[in-house]
Amino acid sequence: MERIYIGMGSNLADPAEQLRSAIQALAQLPDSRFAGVSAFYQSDSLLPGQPRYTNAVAAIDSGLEPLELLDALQAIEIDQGRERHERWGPRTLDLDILLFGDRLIDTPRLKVPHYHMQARPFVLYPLAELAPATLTLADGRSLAQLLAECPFVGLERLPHR
Ligand code: A4P
Ligand code: MG
Repeated sequence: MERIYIGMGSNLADPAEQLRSAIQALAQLPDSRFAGVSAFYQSDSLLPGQPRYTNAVAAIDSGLEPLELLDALQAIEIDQGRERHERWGPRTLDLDILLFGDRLIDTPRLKVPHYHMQARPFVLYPLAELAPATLTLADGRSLAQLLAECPFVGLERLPHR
């Protein structure tokens, strides 16, 4: 079993509901144990002209191989995206593999650690609720260092999940 952190994001009209469904689905992954979820955080989209995002990070312990997990996460995205597609338009659930044990993966389909996670407050602050501050990324920087370089700006921690 390896500890895996998954970044979740949605900017549907009811993104919190979308994240709750994703959590239910993650809890049912084969050969895996759900290990926790952060609070939900809201922030403006990085892309202009889009609704605000709700983001969170979940932790699982899993015996799945990285591409097996990616397949499963994409199936969850498609499930929820299709369900919502008729009502809200384009797919708006993002499930990103942030960290997979201490593996460094660089293939066309999968890059871990997830690109840009080092500088995104809506990834780092929820991750810090679940992971130890001493957690070190492949480039040698600790989560504590990354947080120190990434101000808590534009991020709203919601009181309820
Ligand atoms: N892929 C490669 N590495 C990974 C990985 N570690 N985890 C590949 C998951 N997938 C990975 O992803 C495209 C392809 O990336 C996948 O087919 C997979 O093989 P996608 O989810 O279909 O596309 P995407 O999410 O639109 O692209 P991307 O690059 O993940 O988008 P971003 O950079 O995450 O931007 N603002 C706020 N506040 N919060 C957000 O969450 N998200 C975005 C999306 C923009 N602005 C945002 C947020
Ligand atoms: Mg993505």
